[in-house]
Amino acid sequence: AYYYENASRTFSEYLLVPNLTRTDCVPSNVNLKTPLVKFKSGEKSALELNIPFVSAIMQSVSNDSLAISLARCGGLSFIYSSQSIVEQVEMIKKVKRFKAGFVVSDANLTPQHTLKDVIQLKKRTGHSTIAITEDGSSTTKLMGLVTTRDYRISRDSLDKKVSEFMTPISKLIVGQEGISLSEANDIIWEHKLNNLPIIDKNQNLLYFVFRKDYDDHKENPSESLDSEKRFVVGAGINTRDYEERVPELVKAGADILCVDSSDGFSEWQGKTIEYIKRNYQENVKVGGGNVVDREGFMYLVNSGADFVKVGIGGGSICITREQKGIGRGQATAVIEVAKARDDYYKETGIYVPICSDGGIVHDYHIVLALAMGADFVMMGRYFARFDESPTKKIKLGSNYVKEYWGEGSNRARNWERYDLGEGDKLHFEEGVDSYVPYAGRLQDNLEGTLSKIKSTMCSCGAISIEELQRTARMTLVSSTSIIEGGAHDVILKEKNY
Ligand code: MZP
Repeated sequence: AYYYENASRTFSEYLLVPNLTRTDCVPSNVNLKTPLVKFKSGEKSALELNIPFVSAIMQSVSNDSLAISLARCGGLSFIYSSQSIVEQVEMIKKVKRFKAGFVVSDANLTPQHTLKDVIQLKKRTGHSTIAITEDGSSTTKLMGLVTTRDYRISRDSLDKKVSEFMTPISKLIVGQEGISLSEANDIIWEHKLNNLPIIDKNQNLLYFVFRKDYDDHKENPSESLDSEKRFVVGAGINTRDYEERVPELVKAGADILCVDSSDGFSEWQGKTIEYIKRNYQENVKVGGGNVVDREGFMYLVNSGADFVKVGIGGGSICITREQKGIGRGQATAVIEVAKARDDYYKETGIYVPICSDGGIVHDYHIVLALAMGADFVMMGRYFARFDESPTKKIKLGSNYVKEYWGEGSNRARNWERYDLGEGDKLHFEEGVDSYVPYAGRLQDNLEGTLSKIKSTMCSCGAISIEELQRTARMTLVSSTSIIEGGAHDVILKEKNY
């Protein structure tokens, strides 16, 4: 057997050592744009993310509602593949129906809120009309209108500019207060009914959606948009039914695919990626993984992968290391694969982005992963905590939690992810079924995380991911200094002051 000389390490064993913070190193100058797919030296990646976040290919994480919210914030979701092709295609189509600024959230409304929430908000604020604008401010263009009983009164009170957006009325009776705003928009889109009001059983006008032509739309630089200014979305695939699944996903408009496997260093995965490149060349982008070393990275790159995902056994719900004794500390895996990626770039002039997948526990772990060479991170637990994830919110004791289960758990039964060519069922579990603390809206949480990332980068004297990768300095920490890193030797006061 071959023995690695050093122990493999994980994120919590490292700290960043500050570099000189220049006067231009201020959070508003930090640019988190990052490449998603391979590109040649001197060229630009055909797909880029505005923030280096993608959501995990998991039933309990990446459905259409999470994908819409994350794309709106500049990231990307990979819709999970452990569902039928028809169901997955439907989710992709739902995301692709959204054009930039189509459903907009203001006045604390998100696409997940229901018409009932709208009515309550109106009651609470006392406003008869709630305008929904592109970015939540009152100065940008009006995108939608939530109004009360009488359309004419509301209309009369609108200024001239706003009234230009309004077109003659016809009625769409929804009749259900429980319908969410995004579902309401779906219905409107489905029926090709633009600029129509939604009216309840009692003929009260509840919600009015405006869909502007995208040509008229002033681009919001933080949104993840591809062609036609629609939101970008990815899709997971497996190494079994790719000949049937891939064409349907491509037809539905998926912008990028990713082979979802717990162990990507396999000929099954090589064949899957080669099939896609043979049939679609550069028209379809596909990532591969997961790998944890140079050999695995090179195998997938030589098969044609557009990006490579790194990580085995570090996921919060993962018990692969306990069940199979397979894996590698996430930090060491990222560092080695990043080195292989840089060497490959020097030799060929082709840059293949890498994604650190799993094991992000603290926000600063994201900066560590980027500094170690990851171009973006994939997270499951992080996103599962939010309103937009597909799982139930439950009260456990005095706290709210959300359900979060692994793809290798009996609940998900995603045997294709663990398939070694002979199975058609999950023989043993590699994941658990769990709860995560409920954390509220994705956008609010993301803003907090991003401000921490930007602040850390400024301390490291870096205002871009590329600069961070080039200049970051890191140190291993002893277990005693890890204890020193938290509050210690003090009696903590209750936090509710
Ligand atoms: P985390 O963000 O929750 O720590 O990890 C999410 C990652 O764990 C996923 O992107 C995937 O690579 C991995 N995963 C998903 N299901 C399992 C499992 O059941 C798993 N073992 O390891």
